[in-house]
Amino acid sequence: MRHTFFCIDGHTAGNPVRLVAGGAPLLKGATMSERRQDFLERFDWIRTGLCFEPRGHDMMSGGFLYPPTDPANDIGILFIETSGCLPMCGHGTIGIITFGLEHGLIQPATPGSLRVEVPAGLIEIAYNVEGAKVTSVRITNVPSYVAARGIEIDVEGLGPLTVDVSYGGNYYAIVEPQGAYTGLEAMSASQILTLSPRVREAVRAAFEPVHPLDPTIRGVSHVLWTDVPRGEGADGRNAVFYGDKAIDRSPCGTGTSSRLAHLAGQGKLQVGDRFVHESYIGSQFIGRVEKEITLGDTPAIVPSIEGSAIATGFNTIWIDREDRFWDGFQVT
Ligand code: PYC
Repeated sequence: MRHTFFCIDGHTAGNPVRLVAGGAPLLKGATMSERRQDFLERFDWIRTGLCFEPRGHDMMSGGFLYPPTDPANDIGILFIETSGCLPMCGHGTIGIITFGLEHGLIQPATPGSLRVEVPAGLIEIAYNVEGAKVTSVRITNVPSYVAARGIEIDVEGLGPLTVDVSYGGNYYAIVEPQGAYTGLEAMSASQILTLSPRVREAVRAAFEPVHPLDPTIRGVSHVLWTDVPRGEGADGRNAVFYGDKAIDRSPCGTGTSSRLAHLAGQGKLQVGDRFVHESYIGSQFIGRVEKEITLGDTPAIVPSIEGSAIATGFNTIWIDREDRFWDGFQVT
């Protein structure tokens, strides 16, 4: 039996985005968070088939558009990625909104802005258009906050580290330069890929964050190595590790949000401050602390992230049950 998925492929600041424009399964659920659980229970083979080899690769990520669960909103997004269905994905949102608008899949009630439901909550979008192209997308993201400070771990091959955990739509272990980690210049991509799973495992063993309003969002999924910038106009550089073997090629939207919350928590950013974040390959997002709020009882910020995406082509993908590798594979 052959399943067909019509995709628009592209990238946001270098990281892949696969917008699955045709072939989305019907999902149960009164919110995008509930729809995410339903997808994971019944349709995860679509994610692995489209993201894993041979149809995808270690960095592959993307998503589906759904009608909103609340008619006051414009659209819903369900994210797919090699590591699962993320509650929120910043580079994915920038790509999905760009490709969706450019190809008439999203019809905004108010041109220039959108209210978008994602599993992590409601995000607001402001975008610019020139001719047929969407030139920039700014996401006002979900509330972001520091979940834990000063977790001490010992990383085989590196040494002792003290890390914090911060949330920006996913939970990040934030590793700042310190004794055993002198900065990204001293680490090759293959060292980041070797050491990050060890950091993640050690942090997971020490602490499990749970979202104050949605207990289905829990656990550290990503590792964010911070550093000073290399490029002109940037305020900071980072390398985000996700899945089993991926370094984000974009500055990472939820990673940037978590870093903004972390810097605000250290008193280094105030409401209204901009923070230009540089990715491992030198691409940039503009971050901003929009406001301070509380999430449950926890002090939090609302961050925004701005960037742009480029569609690279249409891709009609078959998942054929007669293919031995119909639901994909990973080489670990
Ligand atoms: O941009 O939020 C993001 C993201 C998460 C994983 C890869 N990119």
